[in-house]
Amino acid sequence: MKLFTAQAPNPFRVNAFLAEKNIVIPTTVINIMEGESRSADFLSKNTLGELPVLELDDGTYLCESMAICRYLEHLHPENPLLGETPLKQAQIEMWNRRMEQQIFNTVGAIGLHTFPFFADKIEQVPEYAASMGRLLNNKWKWLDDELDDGRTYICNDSFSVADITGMAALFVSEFADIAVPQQLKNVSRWISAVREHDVWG
Ligand SMILES: N[C@@H](CCC(=O)N[C@@H](CS)C(=O)NCC(=O)O)C(=O)O
Repeated sequence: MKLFTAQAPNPFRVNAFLAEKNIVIPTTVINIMEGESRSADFLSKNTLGELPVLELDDGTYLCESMAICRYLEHLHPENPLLGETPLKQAQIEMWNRRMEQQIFNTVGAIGLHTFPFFADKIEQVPEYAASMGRLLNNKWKWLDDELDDGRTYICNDSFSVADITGMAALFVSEFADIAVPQQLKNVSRWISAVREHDVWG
């Protein structure tokens, strides 16, 4: 088994998942900025030219960060990050999708529409990025209200993949210098809690 990864938010999700579970697998780092992810060799592993990709021993390539995490959780069920009971699994799935759709994708849209790297990949619309910036502040406020019950992590009181997806949003925010509103005390508490996890690479 080999993981193709990169210094980027979706690869970070799998890297953090592995680190939190203390799993070590051989890794190859692909340089996205230098176009390695768009080379013919890499496109033969993932036709979308995106990371992460997990290569299995039989030559199968598994793409999509959450699919890779789910597969790794089955192989290494200790310290479950996707939940053990049907209810816990469903709650973590619910919160992971919320963190992805409400926060991570909103920050990501700002990056997509502003980073020069994406200029030849999509039609960048600066006004859309500005509008996503305003929306993002509302999304963080929504999360702050949700966390007002005092819980430590996004889904109940145990660290899960939903926290990792939120951390990936922080990864983008830091990289792109997009501020997380400081006055949100519950979000700040959550950020302090996840910073304690030694998974930032
Ligand atoms: N839905 C995919 C998204 C993967 C993705 O967008 N990866 C980005 C890095 S965050 C990438 O590899 N981009 C390379 C490129 O655009 O050339 C997942 O969850 O893994």
